Amino acid sequence: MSFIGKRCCIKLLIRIFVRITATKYIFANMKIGIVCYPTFGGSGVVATELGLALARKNHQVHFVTYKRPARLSVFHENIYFHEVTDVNYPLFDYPPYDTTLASKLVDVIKYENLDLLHVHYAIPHAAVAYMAKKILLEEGKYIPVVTTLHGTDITLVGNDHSFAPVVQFSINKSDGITAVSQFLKEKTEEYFDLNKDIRVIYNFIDFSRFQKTNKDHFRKAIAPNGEFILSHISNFRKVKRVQDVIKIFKRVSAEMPSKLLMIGDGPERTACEELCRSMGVCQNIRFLGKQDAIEELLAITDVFIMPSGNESFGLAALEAMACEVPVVSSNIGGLPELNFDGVTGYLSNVGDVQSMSDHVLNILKNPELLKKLRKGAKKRALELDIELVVQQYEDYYEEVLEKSRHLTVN
Ligand code: GMT
Repeated sequence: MSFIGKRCCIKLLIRIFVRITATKYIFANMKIGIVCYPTFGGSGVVATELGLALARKNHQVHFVTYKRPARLSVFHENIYFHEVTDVNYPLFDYPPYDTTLASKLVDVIKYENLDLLHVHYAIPHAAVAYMAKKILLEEGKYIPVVTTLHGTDITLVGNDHSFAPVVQFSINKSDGITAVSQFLKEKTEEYFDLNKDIRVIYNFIDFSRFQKTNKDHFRKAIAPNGEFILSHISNFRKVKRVQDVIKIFKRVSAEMPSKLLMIGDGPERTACEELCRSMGVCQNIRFLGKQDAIEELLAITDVFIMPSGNESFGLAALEAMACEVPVVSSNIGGLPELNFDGVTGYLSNVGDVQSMSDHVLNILKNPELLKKLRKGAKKRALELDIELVVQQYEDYYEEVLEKSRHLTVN
């Protein structure tokens, strides 16, 4: 080969090397373990959607839970699911889930060679993660742990100190801590003596699923005479104050022809149905139970009602807003960080059924206002687009990995 030929060959090899290195850097993917409650609850939804989004971005994601997460219904080449199986032994009145989860985590982290573990909901996941981390350290592997606080894992502890020492210890031992609102960050700092900063990363929304679509045939089926449609979605726990929704609806429907969709199920549903019967408004209310395609129900909704007694963020309200539905909510917790008064909906004090009814009526009576709030709701939701927020998690993982490169557990 001539001298010029050799030089060209070397140049080409250098170019290929640079390209490969750059590609590796740009697509540097992580192997991430995710622990969550696999139910329909907000924390499980956030964890699952985050895992799916990370997998789409070429990271390898390993879910470790006692059941396949509700929203993990599709196959993806980068998603793995490791089930923590139940141990039934007559001695155990309470199955030792913490121990089986920790053992499973050690196994998965070691054999899949994970880079980072992200646990959602502090109780018991942050403590279990710490135990797994200590076991692995004995074997020479350091696994950084990120704990995301979702709400009741902290606010519950504020009321019930039986969890406090373990929660405080295990959050402090996490390599990174995130909270789903500024409110939750401040509450956590108020309740606990923390030695680390908490990063606020809001809940997010996937616009490929949640957006306003034309579902006129649904609307006609639910509201055949052109009535307005109000909706509420929750797990019908006490904290959601579902009876307030019925009380609000009674006032609203007395003035404006309307229908109410009660979506979800939980401990307060029976009491709620009894209230609707005793108030004589059942003929205009549909209790739909748990639903998968909630975006289709939100597509025909005019106003979403969330009167919660506590809400660290309010993911269901964000889902409504993405579908251009204004939200009338309480002003508790992180809700004012999501729902802007007079812009995306309205805020009232917890339990102020009169004020919430007035807000709904005001919206229904003013088509221009409804239009303006619909736009405002969508605009706010766009700020929490999954693409933007998942990037915040990725950046945070990078920071945590970078910092923990030189750390050991003490
Ligand atoms: O709202 C629930 O009852 C479910 C709960 C959960 O932990 O699964 O949701 C919490 O986490 C969501 C996701 O971060 C938040 O959007 C909810 O506001 C929060 N719920 C409460 O704070 C009551």
